[in-house]
Amino acid sequence: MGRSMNEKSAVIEDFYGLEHDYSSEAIQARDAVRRFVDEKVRPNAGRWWQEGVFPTELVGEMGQLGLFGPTLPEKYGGAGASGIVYGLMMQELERGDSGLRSFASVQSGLCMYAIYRFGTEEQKLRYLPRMARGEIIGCFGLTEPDAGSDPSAMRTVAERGGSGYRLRGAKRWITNGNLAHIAIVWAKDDGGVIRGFIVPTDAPGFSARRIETKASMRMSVTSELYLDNVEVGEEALLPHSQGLGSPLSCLTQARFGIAFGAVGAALDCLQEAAAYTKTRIAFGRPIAATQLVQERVADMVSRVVSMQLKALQLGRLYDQGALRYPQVSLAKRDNARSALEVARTARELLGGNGISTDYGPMRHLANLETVDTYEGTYEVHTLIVGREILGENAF
Ligand code: TGC
Ligand code: FAD
Repeated sequence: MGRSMNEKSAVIEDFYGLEHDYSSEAIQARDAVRRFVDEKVRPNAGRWWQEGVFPTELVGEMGQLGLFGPTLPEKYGGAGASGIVYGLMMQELERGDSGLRSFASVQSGLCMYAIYRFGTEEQKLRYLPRMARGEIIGCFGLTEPDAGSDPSAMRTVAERGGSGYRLRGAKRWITNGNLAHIAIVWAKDDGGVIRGFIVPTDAPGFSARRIETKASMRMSVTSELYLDNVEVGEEALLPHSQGLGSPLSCLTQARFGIAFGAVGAALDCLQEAAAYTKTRIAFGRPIAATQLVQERVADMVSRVVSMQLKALQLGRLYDQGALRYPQVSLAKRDNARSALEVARTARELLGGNGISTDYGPMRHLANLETVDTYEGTYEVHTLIVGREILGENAF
């Protein structure tokens, strides 16, 4: 039986017919972000990436689309959306570029969630609605030059002094660092307990230096932060934050979004490669008509379906309130790595054109090297899952 082009594209996109498992609200939100990405991002993505430009002019529209804090209650600027809605929005953003999804992950999953979960009512009302609209941009400073996988080794301190705290230390690899109005800074108090602080980036002693040498995630702004005796009042402390578990619970939110986002990057690569093989002629026929190409396309589809199923089940667990962080670790680990494999195969299928940013796969491939590393490396998530199954801490 013949199929229209649209139906064929739907088969690539959704080989296992998962569309029926999403609510109409989820499909609407997904399609709105998809249109935004198609119209505003896709035509410029290669150039922005090459030039190292983050499109700040799109932040307001991203806010209007509900991309910042979608799961938070309406009184804080959110939409009370489900985890699956949030996930599919991240999927569509990352279809455009991982750097764009990173911006949203940091704003929502890391910064807004930190204030929502560990802040006072006054802090929530002061910051969250404006962050949801994209008027206040946040960054999240956990990693340090000498403490990445093991954030408990951080050296940044928050000493009690005067009517508040004095913060001293450095953070490295901080997404949005040079764009942010506020930084959520994690530091050890006088008792050595990790606490979170909302630090205005114009506070005396605070500075950010953009890292210019990235060969990955080039559309995203990544910075080093310096805290040179930055004085903040008591109102900067997130009073309910207490210990390493606090920043780690924010990471769970963002890692959840990454598990979906990676599906988007992989889908973009798969679709572009599949279309290319049908028009690229070698040895007198489209390369799509060769067995070795079909094998590689089937492998890509297989990976994408596994990623989609993992993400969907993660979303269901989130919505049932039953999600445990090792489950998020497994999905972040596997989906980031699988997306890398799909992007690499797509790159190969495009031949020489595959290395150009006129096409998506090389840009996605380079970005996904970061996605595989940040928010916990592949190895860190392997060890989280190992510990969960075997009951032994092997870090
Ligand atoms: P451990 O003993 O395992 O944990 C300490 C306490 O925290 C709890 N916990 C979590 N809670 C919620 N979510 C999680 N994911 C959690 N992981 C642990 C845990 O239950 C415990 O609670 P309690 O009550 O018993 O005290 O601590 P550990 O020192 O052994 O460390 C564990 C380890 C290695 C897994 C953790 O340090 C880790 O996840 N390391 C990776 C660090 C990381 O992912 N950094 C990311 C920085 S942010 C970033 O990359 C942003 S990129 C954003 C973008 O651009 O998209
Ligand atoms: P390391 O911890 O030094 O790890 C080096 C290698 O050793 C890795 O392969 C790791 O898996 C391996 N390793 C470490 N310990 C073990 C072990 N016990 N067993 C086996 N292998 C091990 N951080 C933030 O706080 N906020 C941000 O916004 C942010 N954005 C980022 C954006 C970008 C573009 C990048 C690249 C990073 C960002 N990060 C951010 C930091 C990121 O989370 C860290 O890079 C990551 O957690 C790894 O830490 P590390 O780079 O110090 O590597």
